[in-house]
Amino acid sequence: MNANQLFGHTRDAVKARYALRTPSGFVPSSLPGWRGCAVIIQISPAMGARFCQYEISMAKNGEGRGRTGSNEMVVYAVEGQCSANFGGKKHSLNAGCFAYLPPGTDFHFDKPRNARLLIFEKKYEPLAEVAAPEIVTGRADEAEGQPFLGNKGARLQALLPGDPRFDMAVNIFTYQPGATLPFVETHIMEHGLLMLAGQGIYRLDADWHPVQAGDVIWMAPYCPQWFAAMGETPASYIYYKDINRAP
Ligand code: UGY
Ligand code: MN
Repeated sequence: MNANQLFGHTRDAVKARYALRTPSGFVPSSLPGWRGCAVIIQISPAMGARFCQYEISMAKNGEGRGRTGSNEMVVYAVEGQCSANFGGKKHSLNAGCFAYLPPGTDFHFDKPRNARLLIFEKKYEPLAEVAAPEIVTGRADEAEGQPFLGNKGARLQALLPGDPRFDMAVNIFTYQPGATLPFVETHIMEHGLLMLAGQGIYRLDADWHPVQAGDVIWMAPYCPQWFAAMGETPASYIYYKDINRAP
């Protein structure tokens, strides 16, 4: 037992406008449809969010079967690999691969090899006269990185198309050591975030928190936010954002 545990310290903070959750506080639960899997519901409406972010660690014979229904999902393989069946096709999901599953999609994930999946899920909001989105699959390392607001040290990769069919974005932000979000953002869009690599300081509302790979952050709409990358290696995070719909 380390000193933090011995004296009841934690970096976890769950507040009305944001939450920081660290792996040391994660407690697995079970989720219907996912057999032989440890599920961490990292962010959910129980916290005040309007979407869910969860992580699934699949044991050797684990599998996940279901239908998105009126929801949509982005599944991102953080580690390992598994097979997947959706849209009437077989897919192989290796670390760094992702899939967007629109409403009404049957899915089956199985044959895992140390697979750890990150899932963002929310109710899809249709838009009159705009077609529903289709399945999108890809690899994060094939998504072109753009300097964020001209800042070469902060590179943004969008995994999904940004057209009005899509009401959510999932992006990967990579910061060179010392790079920052160029200003303190305050916006209507909500975020769910997983730190993939490195470390830094996240300003959330009026507080500053040290964060590192494995940490999870929820930012409510209008939560002031800012990040500075620290350490000797780049910091990166994958995050969800609601887009393209009227408030
Ligand atoms: O897309 C965004 O709003 C992004 N710049 N926010 C963030 O990284 N906290
Ligand atoms: Mn933001």
